[in-house]
Amino acid sequence: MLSSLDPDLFVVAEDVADALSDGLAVVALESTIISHGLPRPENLRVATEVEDIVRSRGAVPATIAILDGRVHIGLDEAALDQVANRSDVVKVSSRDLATLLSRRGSGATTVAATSHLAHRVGISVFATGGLGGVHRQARDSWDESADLTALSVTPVTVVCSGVKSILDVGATLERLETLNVGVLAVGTHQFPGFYLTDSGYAVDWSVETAEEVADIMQAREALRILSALVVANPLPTSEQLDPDVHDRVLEEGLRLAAARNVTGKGVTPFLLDHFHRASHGASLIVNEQIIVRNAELAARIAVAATSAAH
Ligand code: PSU
Ligand code: MN
Repeated sequence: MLSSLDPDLFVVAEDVADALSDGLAVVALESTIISHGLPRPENLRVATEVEDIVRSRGAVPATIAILDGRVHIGLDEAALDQVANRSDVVKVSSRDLATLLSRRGSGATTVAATSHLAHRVGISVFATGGLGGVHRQARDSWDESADLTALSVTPVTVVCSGVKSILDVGATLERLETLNVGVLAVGTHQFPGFYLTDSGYAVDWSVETAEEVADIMQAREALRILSALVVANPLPTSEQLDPDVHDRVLEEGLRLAAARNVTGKGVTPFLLDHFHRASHGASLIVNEQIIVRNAELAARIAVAATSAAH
């Protein structure tokens, strides 16, 4: 897989390349969360913390981003710093990847773009915070994240805390069903609500352990399932955002986004930023916990999946 990569377009970090060729556990991590999902300077600190937790569980972290016209799979300290702090780093979805590379630009990859690139280099487990999905005004705006359609054609396992609670969760779950994306909830049948432990929606399948997920991954491979598997990992209620604060801040954020005509790929970063400001940093602490916990579980799944394959 790695030998087929054009070195003009791909830079694979040495530890990631070694782990992949030895069949060891690797966890892909997205970078939009760093550049557009979290404020500076916490973004760089969280990105580093997430990589550390993956390593501590025996897997190699591969944060994915585009820097100066090349896809980087695995970022060193200097590269992470660039993603976190350079102002010319754009939010890149799958459809933007090729254009950005040929323009020699720099970008942080969304769930859609990161899953595509992870699969391209042979990484099967990926951790993020919350997936994109169907926006609450989608009936009028048609705003539905490309994360959904990307996951319908990309066989990776994505560990997340459900979809962001700024979205229409019910509609997003319907779309995931239509798009053949598998959904497992961890330790519960309730689909998590990102900042909130429970979105209020139930799902069909629940798992308790990383080994169960690895088993399901193996069966999917045998079946040649081509869509993604979403592993929805809820925060414990003791760590969730206060639901009253959540509902108030969300309502205010949606109103502001409409008043300021925020559209397209600006909507999600705008609402997340509003949350971090209006909750006086409370949502930031929760967001950090979400990402760290998902990375930790993703690492355990990657380790279980590689030992199962041996
Ligand atoms: N999860 C987070 N913070 C984020 C995102 C996810 O905790 O910023 C990003 C992901 O990169 C996801 C993107 O793919 O938000 C969705 O953006 P949109 O709704 O524009 O598709
Ligand atoms: Mn959108």
